Order: sequence, then C-alpha cells, then structure tokens
Amino acid sequence: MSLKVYIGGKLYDKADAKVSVYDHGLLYGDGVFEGIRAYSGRVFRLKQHVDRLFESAQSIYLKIPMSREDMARAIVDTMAVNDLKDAYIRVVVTRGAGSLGLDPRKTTDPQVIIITDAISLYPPELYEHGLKIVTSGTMRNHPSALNPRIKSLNYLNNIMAKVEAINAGCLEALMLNHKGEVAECTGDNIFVVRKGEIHTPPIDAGILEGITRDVVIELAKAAGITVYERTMDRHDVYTADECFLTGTAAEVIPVVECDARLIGSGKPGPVTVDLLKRFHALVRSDH
Ligand code: PXG
Repeated sequence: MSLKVYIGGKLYDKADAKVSVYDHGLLYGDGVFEGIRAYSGRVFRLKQHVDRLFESAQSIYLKIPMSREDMARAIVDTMAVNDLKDAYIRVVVTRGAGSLGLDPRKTTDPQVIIITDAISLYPPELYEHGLKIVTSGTMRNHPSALNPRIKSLNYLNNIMAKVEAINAGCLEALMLNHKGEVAECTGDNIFVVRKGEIHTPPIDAGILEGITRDVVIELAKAAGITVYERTMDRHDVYTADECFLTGTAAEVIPVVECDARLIGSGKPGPVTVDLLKRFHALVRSDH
C-alpha cells in the first residue's frame, strides 16, 4: 500500500501528492514547517510542535486555515491511516498559489501538508563514538532579518552551513550568530558539560527554541544537574568536558570533536550518556 499524504483535508497517494508551481512556498520559501517524531504510535510533544507551528505562522502573517485541535487530530489520523508506529512527521503550511510576485495578497488557499514516513536516522555508531563538527563560515540568520525562532521554509542559511560541514568531512556544522557567539547546529541545538553542569546558548542568541532542547533541560534538572542558558563562544565548546546536540531527528547525540579539537576525553562523556538513556526511557514510556 502506498503511503498517503494529507493535503488540505484530503489524502493522496504519495505519487499524486502535489502542490502548484505557483505556490509561494516553492517560489519564495514562503511558509512554515515542523519536524515531529512518533514513538510506538504516540506522537512526541504534539502540542508543543503544533503551538510552535502556529507561532511561526503568526510571525510571518500566515493564517493557518484550521484550529490547533484540528491540526493535532489531522497529524494523528494521517499517521494512523499509514499504519505507522515509529514515524517521522513533516507538517508544512505554505502561503498557497499566487502570482509571480511577492505580494501575499495575491495568494489563495494556504496549503496544509502532512507527510508521515519512516525516519532516517544517524548511523548507530555515531551515538557510541560521537560526532565531529566544524564551525561554518555562514552565520545563523540575524534575528532582525529572519528570526531563527520561526521554523520557516527558508532553510538556505542552514543548508549552506550543512554543505560546508559535509565538504569538511563532518555531518553537522556549528553556526555562530552575528556577534560570533555559539548559536546552534543546522538542525540541532548544542549543549556543553563543564564540571558536571550543563550550559546551552539562550534563545536570544538567535536559535530555534528546540522542543528536544526543552525536554533535555527538564530531564537534566530532574536528575539534579544545574543547567545554565548563557552566552557561549567557541572557546567554551573547545574546552568543555563534554558536548552534545539535541533535535527531533538526532534525539541526543554526543559530539567528540569540534574544529579538529578533541572535546574532553574524545569519547562520549558520562553526563551525555546518562541523558541519552533518560531520553530513551522517556520516549519509550507514556510521555
Ligand atoms: N535548530 C534548528 C535550526 C532546527 O531546525 C532544532 C534546532 C531542534 O529542534 P527540535 O524541536 O527538533 O528539538 C531544529 C529542528 C529535518 C528536521 O528533517 C529538522 C529539524 C527537526 C526534525 C527534522 O530537516 N530541525
């Protein structure tokens, strides 16, 4: 059976799931999205993802043509139709088809798209041995240009950084903000561990307020670990005892090298490994 894709209230076979070439989502990257996971048939942090989607849309003057409750229901129903238990869910809302001009008043019908599919994960050995990252020369979007808190369809900023990482033989890039401070990676938030305490850049460093980031902060605090959200520079990463990234796709992944400096012992550290275990226990539970 072919996978079904939800578009505007209807289900289409994957091969027939299409939007107009006049859609401003395609023409201008004018739209918003979410990347969500389901574990054992339960969608992880669904409300938080739906809320972030609606906030991203509100910020770009995009009115999503359904309620938050209906959106949550459509996500769960689409997953069920496809008989998926462990799934990756991509929700996209575009501005809709318009004319060949920026003016959003010329667009009609924002498109609500829900794709539910298998997840493509980092290779398991990376969780065991850790990831190497490199600082990208492309800085994270300036919050006054396109605020990184908006999960918009404009991901070129991050894609440029990702290509730089790949060209340097790494899978992820560390992105700095316009002040040269540590912001985040291309699809993950960053944390360091120092003397048993955790540090991560604050939201006003110009980052996406990651839902996995929030979960990991909660898990760390519940485990009695102090968490600081504070400005960080690359020196803080190079000299950390441990480093890890968080994101919907990656969950919690150790980083053992940054810009050819080994971090700590050069192996995933105990705090990271412990948090990874706590995260796995949470997603396997009733979350
Ligand atoms: N920073 C950025 C720039 C992101 O895009 C995160 C941090 C982590 O946020 P969450 O809420 O996931 O903890 C992201 C998330 C994909 C994909 O397919 C991208 C993300 C998440 C899931 C899938 O590209 N980005």
